[in-house]
Amino acid sequence: MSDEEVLLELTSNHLNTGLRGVPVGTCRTSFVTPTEGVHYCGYPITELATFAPEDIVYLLFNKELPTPEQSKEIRAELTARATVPGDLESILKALPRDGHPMDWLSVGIHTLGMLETTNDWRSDAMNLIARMPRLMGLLFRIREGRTENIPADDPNASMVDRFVNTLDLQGVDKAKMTQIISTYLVLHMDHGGGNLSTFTGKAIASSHATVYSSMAGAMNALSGPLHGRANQSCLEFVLRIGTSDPKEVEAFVRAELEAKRPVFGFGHAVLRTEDPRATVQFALGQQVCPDDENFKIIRTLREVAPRVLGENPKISNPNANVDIASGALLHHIGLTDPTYYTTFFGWARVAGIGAQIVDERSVMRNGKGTPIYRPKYIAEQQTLRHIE
Ligand code: HAX
Repeated sequence: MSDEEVLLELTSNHLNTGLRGVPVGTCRTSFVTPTEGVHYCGYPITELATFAPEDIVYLLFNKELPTPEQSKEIRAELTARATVPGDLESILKALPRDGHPMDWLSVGIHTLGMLETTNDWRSDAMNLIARMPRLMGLLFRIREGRTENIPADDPNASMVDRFVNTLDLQGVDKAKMTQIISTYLVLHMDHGGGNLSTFTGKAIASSHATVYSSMAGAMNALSGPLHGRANQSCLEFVLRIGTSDPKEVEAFVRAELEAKRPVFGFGHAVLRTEDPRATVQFALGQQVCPDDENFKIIRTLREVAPRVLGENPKISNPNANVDIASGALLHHIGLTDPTYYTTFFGWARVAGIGAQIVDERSVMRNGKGTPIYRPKYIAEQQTLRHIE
């Protein structure tokens, strides 16, 4: 191996650190830089934020933006795959209502797999993407007990409109809901290869488990409070603040730090500026709901928190992250229960994780695919003594 090929000298300091920073593979769909955040197939996310989710699905699977013709083709493909081939509703109706929505999402994905699996990586990934809007709509309705008069799915509608139509919330601005959820999906579809849910999904798929089993496992990883569930915690945090007065917000932030609690929505493991996905959502909020109470709170937080966090030199990035604004926007359009928010993250990620699974299973190593994951664990000294 040449010097250039040595990516990292492994030492015992790398052990028991959750593979932090250890290179394990290459990613064809996205990468994250400290200043511009996530890029999908080379495009910085800010250039993609206004695209339709269907076009970004095309990008992640084909590594190029679609032409107008290809854009029509991906929509037609998703339409053709949209219909759920069996009785998903009965399964969801049997689930405990007080189970977490992420557990419902995982069971829902498993159920879709039991209703139909083709065992072709791409077909299964695309079928799942096409069926997610209906699953998401049913998940909300059935948990809320709104099981009567569920509108029929319209496979010709856009992915987001299919969710909005199935959900069929009364007294909400459906056009605004579509706009906010579309942007949310595009911003959350992918985030490099090593985040826990993506890594988990690819690891499970490396055993040749199905796309559905792999994705259900990925969703279980995403459900943790240190990963996707941070967006739920973020809005809960904003609701606790309850005021947009800068002085009171600053006092609240300082009290949280004093109590050794995180200031949610700020900080990042990789980024060293405000996450561009947060910047996009702030601009969207300014356009669609500048006077919303929660939006006003996060606008004040954005001014106050980086200054206060910046006083601690240990904090590498005191700026806003992606989770600061998404909850306030979802709340504004009538999705007021934060326990559901990670399901939107999961819905979006099905596209990126699906594309990465297809790449690892059918493209890497000249089409042979990545072998089954098998990192090495070293026996602890104590265990060795016992064997002796
Ligand atoms: N509030 C309080 N303390 C913070 C902080 C914040 N917003 N950001 C960093 N810190 C602390 C860390 O806990 C760490 O403390 P210790 O040395 O005592 O462990 C120290 O500052 C240095 O941290 P860091 O190197 O700057 O950042 P990390 O990579 O360790 O952590 C986190 C990144 C996102 C986990 C962190 O910034 C945090 O807890 N933020 C608040 C929670 C949050 O918003 N999570 C969503 C993240 C967005 C995301 O990636 N979603 O998927």
